[in-house]
Amino acid sequence: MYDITKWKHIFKLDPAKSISDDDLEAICMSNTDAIMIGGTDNVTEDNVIHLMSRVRRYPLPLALEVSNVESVMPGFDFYFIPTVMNSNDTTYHNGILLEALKQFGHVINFEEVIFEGYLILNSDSKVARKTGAQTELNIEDVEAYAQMANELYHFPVMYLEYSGAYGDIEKVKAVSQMLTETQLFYGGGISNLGQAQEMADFADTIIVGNIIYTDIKKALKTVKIKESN
Ligand code: 1GP
Repeated sequence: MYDITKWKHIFKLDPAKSISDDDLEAICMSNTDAIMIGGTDNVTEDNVIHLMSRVRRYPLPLALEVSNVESVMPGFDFYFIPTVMNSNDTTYHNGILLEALKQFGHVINFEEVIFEGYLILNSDSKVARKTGAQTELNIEDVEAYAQMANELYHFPVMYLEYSGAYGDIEKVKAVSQMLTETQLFYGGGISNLGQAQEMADFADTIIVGNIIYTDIKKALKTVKIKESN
């Protein structure tokens, strides 16, 4: 079984976006630690199964980040379940999860399930709008959320989500200093190796998404953080 605590770098593929076979091969053979499939809009059973079967040709861990119940299916190594800590809408805390457990609770292998405490910090992102996240948080706020994740909820993972924008390194640093057990994921706006390295200095794991679709060469270079960490 794979050990997610050793993952330094993840490429996140959006099932609603298209990627050529060549680019997909380059991503999967890049020495990244894992592929995560996930997105905010238009994530369907069809596009998830299609992308899953294409990635499965390659020998690396594959995770689904669940955004709706309809697109969950067997065949992944891990299922990451986000709970949005700074949303005012309980749908995104445990509402979707409740529906999922009612339907699939009896067949879930919980060893494959990773509960992620999400903190969404980019007010302009689709995910912030969709989940009604309260993104105006200062250092004290993010530290308190980190303590909540680490000491109270005991989340295996806390995910600082800046989706589409490069984040505030001071907040990432502050959160990283509060987490002793919980693994810190950082995702958002990483578009070159320097940014990847800066975030990887504090986050345990960085997630690289959008740049895959806009500049594949720069995306591939971000994996080099693994050589220095
Ligand atoms: C999105 O955190 C990931 O969920 C990665 O963000 O697409 O901005 O790289 P980007």
